[in-house]
Amino acid sequence: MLKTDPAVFVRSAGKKADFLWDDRPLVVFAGKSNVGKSSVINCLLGRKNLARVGASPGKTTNINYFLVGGKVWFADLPGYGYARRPQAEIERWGRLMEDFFAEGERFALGVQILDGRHKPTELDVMMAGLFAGCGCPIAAVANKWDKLKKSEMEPNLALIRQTLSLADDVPLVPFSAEKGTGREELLRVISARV
Ligand SMILES: Nc1nc2c(ncn2[C@@H]2O[C@H](COP(=O)(O)OP(=O)(O)O)[C@@H](O)[C@H]2O)c(=O)[nH]1
Ligand SMILES: [Mg+2]
Repeated sequence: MLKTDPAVFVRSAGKKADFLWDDRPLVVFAGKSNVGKSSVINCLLGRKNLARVGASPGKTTNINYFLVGGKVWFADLPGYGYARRPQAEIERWGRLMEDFFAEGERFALGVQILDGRHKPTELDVMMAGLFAGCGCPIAAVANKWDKLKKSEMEPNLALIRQTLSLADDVPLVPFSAEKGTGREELLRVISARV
């Protein structure tokens, strides 16, 4: 199982020249603004606020790199889909993602974080397509699972799998960053790929 200690923030990359590539595997986390991406990363790493929770959306169009256990990189991609983001910022996001996913064959795993309560958005579908297009293994996370009624759980998992066209062998992990639900399962999925 992946050793999550120590976990350190190393770099915030706003352009291609700042990307970090070395021999260590890179796990890439994507998701819309406010889906709980930073919270999921903190939960996995057993840290309160290493990846900053609630950092104002629109001000963080950077890729944040964390070195985990000295052995694995986690990259926290800038969120998308925030309604009041200026056009220039959206364009910057697009260019950054284009440069980053051009290197997608180097990703050890893409982790697509979804809001477990809702049907994935068009941008979620686009993002999952970017991962699929670079041929890297993918895992999906249905976060905020603590907010679902029991009767919603199975149908929502099916809807997420169907909307994102996830193959049967792509793990879809119900997760609550708040309660720690799914932490072990997601760590196992990551550990199998790094
Ligand atoms: N109830 C609940 N709230 C969550 C969960 N994950 C994140 N949140 C909340 O959602 C908000 C956005 O979280 P953040 O990690 O900053 O999202 P990011 O923009 O995707 O990085 C914060 O108020 C979190 O406390 C979860 O699993 N359950
Ligand atoms: Mg965040």
